[in-house]
Amino acid sequence: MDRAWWKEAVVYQIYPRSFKDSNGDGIGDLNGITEKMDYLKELGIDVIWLSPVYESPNDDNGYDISNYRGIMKDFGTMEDYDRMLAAAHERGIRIVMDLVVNHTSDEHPWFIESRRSKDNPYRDYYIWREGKDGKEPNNWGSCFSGPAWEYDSTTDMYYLHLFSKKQPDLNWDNPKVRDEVFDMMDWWCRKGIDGFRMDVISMISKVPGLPDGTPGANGFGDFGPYVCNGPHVHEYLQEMNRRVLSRYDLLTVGECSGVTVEEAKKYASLDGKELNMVFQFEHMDLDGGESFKWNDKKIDLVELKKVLTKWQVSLMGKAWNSLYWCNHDQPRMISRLGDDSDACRELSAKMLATCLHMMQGTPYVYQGEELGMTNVPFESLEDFRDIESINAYHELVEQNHVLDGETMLRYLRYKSRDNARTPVQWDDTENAGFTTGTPWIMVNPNYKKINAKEQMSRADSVFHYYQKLISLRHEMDIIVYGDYELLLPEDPAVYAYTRSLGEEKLLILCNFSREEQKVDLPASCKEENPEVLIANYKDPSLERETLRPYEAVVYYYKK
Ligand code: TEU
Ligand code: CA
Repeated sequence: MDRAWWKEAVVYQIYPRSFKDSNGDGIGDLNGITEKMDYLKELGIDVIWLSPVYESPNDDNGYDISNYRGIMKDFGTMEDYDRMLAAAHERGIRIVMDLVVNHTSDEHPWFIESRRSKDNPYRDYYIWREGKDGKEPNNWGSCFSGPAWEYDSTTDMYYLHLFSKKQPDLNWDNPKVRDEVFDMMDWWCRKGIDGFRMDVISMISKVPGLPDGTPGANGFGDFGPYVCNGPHVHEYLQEMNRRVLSRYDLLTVGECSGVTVEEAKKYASLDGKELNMVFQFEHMDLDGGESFKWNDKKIDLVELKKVLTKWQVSLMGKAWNSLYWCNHDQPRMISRLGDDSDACRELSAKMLATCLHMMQGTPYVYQGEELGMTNVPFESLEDFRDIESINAYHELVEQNHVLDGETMLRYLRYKSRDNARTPVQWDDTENAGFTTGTPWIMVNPNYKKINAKEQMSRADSVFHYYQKLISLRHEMDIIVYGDYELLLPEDPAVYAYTRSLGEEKLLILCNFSREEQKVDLPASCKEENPEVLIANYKDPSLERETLRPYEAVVYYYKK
């Protein structure tokens, strides 16, 4: 059992634009985060992952960076940043920065130079290609609709952008790019930050020749096989590790689109050559469909168990997992995997939290998750702010006519990233106490019943349940380090598993359905005399034979 603080920690993700506005301009900011530091301390988290706060023209809400060493005006100043960092450190909370270096903004000085001429010293910082028969260099589609290439008339060539055309991809094969990125990372480390969450880091090394991909429903080729886990990605991350990461005490997590367990064992190997852990996407992709993520299909529990168990078991003793249901790119978990009706909202929120937080890996809580926040009843396209959602609507409904407007709106209400991006609901006053001005995106109208003030005042709230899950992890090694084993793999409604460490054992039972369920456990799980560690009903049964709707119970045994 190799101890490490980042294995024992719980991370809280802040999406600054929607967290807390301190000056009434309708946009969350750094001073707003500082104001709420005691709230986070009370919840008990160890680390904050801060979505990007750098200078940015905000084509993709800060994931398009124009200056890596400056703070976005909307969010405040570098002095505000330093105050926020100090306020966190005073409370023993560490700060992990979002590192977005697969691409920059097209307004970054490197790109402004790069597009000027073919012999500009910054030309090779990006990926430029000649057109092919008057068209794009290959058939790749971008993640945000349309082709992954933009024509630039100044030099009559195209540049690659896997995301929006305002997010040109950096050329990591150029050693000068790596030098610049590593210098910048070092600059933040010297400032005293505690780690990096690395945006789409699995995509920085592209297969030479950039071959065409298999066309999907939108007619564009899939770049995945030529971009994810590319030929030099591990070499570049090992270089980053040697030159920067290994010189500081950091938490590092790679957002690894397209990662397999075999690849994860390299990215997040316990030998410490690359990163501490990865974000994998397999469980989040289970409800994808023909038009990519756009549908309202429900995730099948048997499939979910299979995927999560594969990740739990394959990485055990070899690499480290991260655990998440939610982030700023995913809809709210209660509306997706649970039940957001008044009767079941809190039960299902606590059940999902139990299921995830008892697994092996570092758990991530996304802002508002600890309050039981839900998806948002967006009425029309005008209510959306997210570039991915808006572009997808135009492409699928207006351009390609593969979906009608009403259907697409239904899909957006179910899957759009904006579901996670509405303001944190602090109290029941106007705009949920997020701002005194006009919020940049609508507030979920359910804020009068779902808000932090109410949650903190009630002992059996979702907030207090998360607080307990977090403190249990801090107290018990078995939750961090115990081995995982799945029970009842074919049960369509119950997720049951055990954790074991030495003489100790945990049995975790979660009912993912609205109906009562019979649980047919193997004898080995029923003999001992268990103690209940945590449960989402007041009176959990010691019999372990039935589970009520969305019931979750964690039993503890010692031999
Ligand atoms: O997301 C990368 C990613 O894998 C996307 O495909 C993501 O799943 C997308 O939101 C599809 O729904 C990262 C960031 O987390 C995201 O917010 C950024 O928009 C993106 O990179 C570009 O920087
Ligand atoms: Ca503000």
